[in-house]
Amino acid sequence: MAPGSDLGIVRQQLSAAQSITALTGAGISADSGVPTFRGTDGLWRNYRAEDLATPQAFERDPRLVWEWYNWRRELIAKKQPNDAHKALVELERRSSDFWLITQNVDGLHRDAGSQKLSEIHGNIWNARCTGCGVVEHNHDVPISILPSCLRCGSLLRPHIVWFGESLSTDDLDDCSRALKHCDVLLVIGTSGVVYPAAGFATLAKEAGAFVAEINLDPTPQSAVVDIALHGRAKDLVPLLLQSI
Ligand code: BV8
Ligand code: ZN
Repeated sequence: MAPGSDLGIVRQQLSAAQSITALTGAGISADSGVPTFRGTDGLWRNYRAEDLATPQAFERDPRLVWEWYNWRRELIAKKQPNDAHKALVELERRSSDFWLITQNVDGLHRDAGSQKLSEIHGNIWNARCTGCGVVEHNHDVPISILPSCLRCGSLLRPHIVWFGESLSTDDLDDCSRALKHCDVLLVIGTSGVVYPAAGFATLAKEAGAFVAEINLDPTPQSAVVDIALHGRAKDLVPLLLQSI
């Protein structure tokens, strides 16, 4: 790719960077066959994520919410990380200072080998007790509908950040640090509509980072980024590695 091309410019920025941060959304897992939230494949029984991923929905009908998560667990259990997930593992290995922030709860970054990461919306393979708060890793597929805590018998819920719930302060601190001191931020496969993640590109930009977006389409954050590369993450992210 010619150095003056957009891809060439992003590569140059990455090769000169001391510190690199990546922010990913459902689009990076789309190439593994995991449905995105707001794409045409984003519905389940005509419910939207915003209808089901809330404490109110769980309060009202925990069975329905667990059926939705069961459906996603069964689907995700059959999926593998793709070349974009693997390229970010390689980027972590080659960079002296790398951090990955993912909005995805599918666990595919961990499966690929990413270690320096914040799963800011949680992980679909963890469940939290609504009684004693203990968090357990649960890979049962399917999980028993209305699972109960091994310790106190109360109802378990997915250990996931729902709409209207705060992200953990630890994750927010890790993200703030990674966004404020990175030289390059890669924003990969996110529609940029869910906060606080939707504000992360602006945060990094205001702190002086070079921000590149990788997405099939323009998004609300495209106005903020320095360069927008349009294409599939599984094709574009590995191409960026050739500079490091
Ligand atoms: C918070 C877990 C504050 C669930 C998720 C009114 C009421 C209540 C809250 C709000 C409100 N208005 C605003 C808010 C805040 C709210 C919010 O932002 N709402 C939006 C909808 C307006 N945010 C929150 O509630 C957050 N918490 O603000 O707390 C607070 C403070 C004090 C006290 C109380 C509260 C919590 C947000 C977390 C919600 N949980 N997930 C689950 O997954 O089961 S969010 C959900 O959306 C997923 O995590 C997902 O990752 C995330 C973002 O979606 P994307 O990842 O971007 O996916 P999407 O499908 O949208 O886009 C895919 C993109 O990929 C597209 O651009 C597409 O073009 C691209 N793509 C597709 N294929 C490819 C590709 N790109 C490259 N290659 C490809 N092959
Ligand atoms: Zn318990």
